[in-house]
Amino acid sequence: MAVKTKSAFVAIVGRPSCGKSTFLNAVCGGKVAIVSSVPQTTRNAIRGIVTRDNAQLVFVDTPGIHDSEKKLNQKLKEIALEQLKDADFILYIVDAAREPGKEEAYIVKQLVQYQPKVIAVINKIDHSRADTIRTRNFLAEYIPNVQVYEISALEVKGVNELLVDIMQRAPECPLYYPEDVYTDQEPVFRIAEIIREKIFRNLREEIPHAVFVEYEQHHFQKDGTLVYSGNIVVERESQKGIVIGAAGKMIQRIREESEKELALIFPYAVKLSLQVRVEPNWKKNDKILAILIQ
Ligand SMILES: Nc1nc2c(ncn2[C@@H]2O[C@H](COP(=O)(O)OP(=O)(O)OP(=O)(O)O)[C@@H](O)[C@H]2O)c(=O)[nH]1
Ligand SMILES: [Mg+2]
Repeated sequence: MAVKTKSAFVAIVGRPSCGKSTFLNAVCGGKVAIVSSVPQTTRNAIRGIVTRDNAQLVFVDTPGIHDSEKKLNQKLKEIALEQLKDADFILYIVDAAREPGKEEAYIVKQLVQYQPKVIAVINKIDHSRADTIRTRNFLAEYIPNVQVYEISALEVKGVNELLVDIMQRAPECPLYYPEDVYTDQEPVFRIAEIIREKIFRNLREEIPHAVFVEYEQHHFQKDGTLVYSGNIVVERESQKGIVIGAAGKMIQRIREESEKELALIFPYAVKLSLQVRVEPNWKKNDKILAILIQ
């Protein structure tokens, strides 16, 4: 007799920097999505897959929802909201360390229509400024009767209970992915993301959102090393100098930190060849945004 399996799609949504990607990495037990303290780090719907005991959850991390007229923000918001309709569950992550305010109210209003499948997850309960009562009061006012969990994605506390609970509630259905797959991201996408994370982390003040990583080509050397060539694209000439740094030190650091982390992710070494290119106003360029944000 065929084994009965359960599977579900779980969208992870919330305001920028509430900890969605940290949560995804915590449930997957490894790095699937990049993380930084800069809001709107995530620019794509990123899948992380957890399979155990004949149950599979396909988590979909999304860009933080920020209501703004800017083209880039609009695109990011679209990507996030698109995931809601088809998801079996929606994990609405709320940052306990921040006053909910208008931005949070805007997001929760998008979710009310999906209420039966929304689960509220209060994150950052480890934070010195966490105020879970304030967050619970906010939820009670805007989305009454929603089920609420409290977790620390950073310290991986409360995460397993939530995972087990969703798995139990998942509908009976075949597995979407083979059991050993934990993400569906292409290697060249993951490489570009890791490079972008290192840029965000090293230059969080100087290059806020002006950067993307453009894939050029890759090949495998005889010894199995993957050689990746790409461009770090910025908006202005002055930013190019910042990314390169004095005597090329900054771009060298970005490359070395990325290569070190990529060595942990892939079963082969990755060598990066990075150039910096200026593309004025790329954030308003529909063609570039269409390639970048999907
Ligand atoms: N103290 C604490 N910090 C956390 C926790 N979860 C995430 N963070 C921090 O919050 C910041 C943002 O985390 P991300 O996981 O990138 O947040 P995100 O919601 O994916 O952000 P965007 O992709 O920009 O929307 C990082 O500095 C994380 O280390 C937590 O449980 N506790
Ligand atoms: Mg993120």
